[in-house]
Amino acid sequence: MTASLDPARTALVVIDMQRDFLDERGYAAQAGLEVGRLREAIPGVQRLLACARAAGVWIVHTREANAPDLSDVPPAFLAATHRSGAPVGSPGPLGRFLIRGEYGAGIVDDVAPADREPVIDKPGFSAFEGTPLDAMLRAKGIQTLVLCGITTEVCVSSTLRTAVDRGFRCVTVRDACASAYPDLHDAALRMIEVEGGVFGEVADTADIERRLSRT
Ligand code: C5J
Repeated sequence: MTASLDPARTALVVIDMQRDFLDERGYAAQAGLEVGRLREAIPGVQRLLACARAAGVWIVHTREANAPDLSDVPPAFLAATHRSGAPVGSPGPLGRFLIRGEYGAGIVDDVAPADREPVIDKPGFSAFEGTPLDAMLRAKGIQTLVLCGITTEVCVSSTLRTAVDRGFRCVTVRDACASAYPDLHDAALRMIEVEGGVFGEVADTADIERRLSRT
């Protein structure tokens, strides 16, 4: 049986559930990603939000959102988005792709942050890079992160790896993450548990519900 989660020492980190990834008019669709596959994370994230809120777990949401002058976009990502046909900062029906303050950079209504749940704009892939996330977690005495959101192989994986390096225990939730590429979703999750679980644990939403309700 897996260990219970201490709500006072656990944070739910909801990564990049934004219109730019989850709406057919956003960045991901323009870049050729299958948005329907990314949307598969929504029901799991909704369940995690519900059980975390009920258990009093601290919740933080992230957005991949860059400065309007593009000064903080990682150059390799900027170049990649030009190759994929959806350059960061270029105009789309939801506003400029992946730019802070634009409608497309906002979180979809299905998993909207509640009042008092912080929302962190991150310029890169890891939610720790160029953000106050680490300081916020330490100020709250958080030791365990439950990670969900999109995409499994990019921002969830980058955030997870940084978190592990920084000493956090991590649980990544299989059915509350998604990728446009099912093989990469599976591979990213398999990598977590190599060598006895170097990047922590993989769990299902139902496991998290059970473990939080036991506390
Ligand atoms: C990407 C993300 N794939 N949130 N962002 O560019 O994974």
